[in-house]
Amino acid sequence: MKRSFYVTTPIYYVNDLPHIGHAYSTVAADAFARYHRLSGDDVFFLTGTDEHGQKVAKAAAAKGLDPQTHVDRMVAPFKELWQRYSISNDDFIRTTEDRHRVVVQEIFQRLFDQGDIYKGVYEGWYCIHEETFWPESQLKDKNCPECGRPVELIQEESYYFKTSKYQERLLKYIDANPDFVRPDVRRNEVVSYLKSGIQDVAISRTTFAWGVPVPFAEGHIVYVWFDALINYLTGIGYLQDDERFKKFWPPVHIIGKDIIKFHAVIWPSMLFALGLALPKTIVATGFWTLGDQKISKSRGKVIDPNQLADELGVDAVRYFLLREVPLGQDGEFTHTGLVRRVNADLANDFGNLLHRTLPMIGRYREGVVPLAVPEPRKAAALAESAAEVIANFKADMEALDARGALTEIWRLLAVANKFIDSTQPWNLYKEGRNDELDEVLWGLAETIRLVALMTAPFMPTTADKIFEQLGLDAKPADQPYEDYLVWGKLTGQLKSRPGAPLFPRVELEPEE
Ligand code: ME8
Repeated sequence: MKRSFYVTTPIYYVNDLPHIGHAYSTVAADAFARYHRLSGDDVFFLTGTDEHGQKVAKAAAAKGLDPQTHVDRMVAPFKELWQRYSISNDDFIRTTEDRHRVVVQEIFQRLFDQGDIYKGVYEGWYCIHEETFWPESQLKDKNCPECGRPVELIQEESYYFKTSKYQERLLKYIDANPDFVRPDVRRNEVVSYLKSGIQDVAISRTTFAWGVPVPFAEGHIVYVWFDALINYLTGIGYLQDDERFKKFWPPVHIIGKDIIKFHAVIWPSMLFALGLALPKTIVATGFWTLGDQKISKSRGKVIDPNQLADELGVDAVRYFLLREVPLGQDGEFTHTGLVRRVNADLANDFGNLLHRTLPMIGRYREGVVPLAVPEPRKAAALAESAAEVIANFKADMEALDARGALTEIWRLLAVANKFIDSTQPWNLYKEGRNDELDEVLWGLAETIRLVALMTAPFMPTTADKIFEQLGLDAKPADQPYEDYLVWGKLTGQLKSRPGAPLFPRVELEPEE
């Protein structure tokens, strides 16, 4: 039976342009989506934009635009960036779309009808930047405890969702499903938050109008987070396409650690109330920081993913983001760190294997990759390493450990580069040891093919180019792992087509 894999990114606020932090969660989700497609699974990959709320309304007002015009303009740079970054999302959801509004309203009505939503008055603090209500006791130096910005005092009639009703059930669920929230540090944070006793959350606003109207209460709009979380349901056809919904629910959520409570406390409570299965897992990534500060446009510290792609190429940036730090940890983003890693891993390790092997096939075999060797002797150790790496690579990707998977691939690259040094194909050629030379060259080409297949989820364009250079006419994306990620499949006599270096070395600026 085919497995289903439904993966999501956060939907990003369109108050400003996308930055490298947004690219990070999107590239991570893309790599997992691509891996699962290659594994033969049915995949649905959703991303999109979060377009309501006070923060977006404020950004529109600052430009003198009505909110709808603003969001219609701001969605373009996100879509363009994802296209440029080879993001293979199956759908793109905008919370201002009709298909979403009707689902939000129906859910609001249903939870009200069944007694999970009730009317009250909210008196307390609100951080517009985080779009979060804060009780006075949680403020830090009278500011938002999350971002440190000033908060505003609000008092307004509000509908509440009975999050507290689901507290015990959620604690039990997390206890029974240790992988529900990853990594451990985030699960512990959620558990202690739940144990401290959670309050019901206000889920409607009356003091501004940019949101989904509450269906039965004039003047109320749905709180932006209640609205936004529902995108994960709308995007997969909830209440609109039963077949698709049944096939793909529940999802795997990739989010940043900043929004863990919304995803691991409020969202599961909403799903309990709706009688739906909870997400398979919620992976909270760490932050990229610049001089210890979170990268974010509103702090004036930004890294433009388009500029990085201009300089280094999309695949190099994708690789760096997923290789540099384990998914749950923070990482300091430096240009030097990025360039060093690209030079060491891509130009040296990866580039060397490719740009030593193909010219040797050119020189010694007129560019024709030798035929497969039925029982490799010289390449036996290489075959063994490859089999081991393939198994570990798959296990890591199944566990959503992108860095682990990449580290495995690089282990194989190291073995293959050493194999060239130890077998010295140039001497085999000189001494006329043709069978051995064929075996060595074939073994190297086979390793390159396997590496291309395994790197395809991370560096799709590069993987295509490697197949092209090896003389393979197929695309890696069309070669399912079950049939092709196996040592010995490179059988035909291929005419290789060496091309330009895939990863030119990047010079560091003198002051770096
Ligand atoms: O929170 N490092 O949207 P948002 C790593 N609309 N990742 C980062 C990052 C950084 N410095 N900065 C941002 C929202 N991110 C809501 C989400 S979901 C139903 C609604 C990534 O535009 C990270 O994944 O503020 C974070 O969770 C997300 O962008 C927040 O994007």
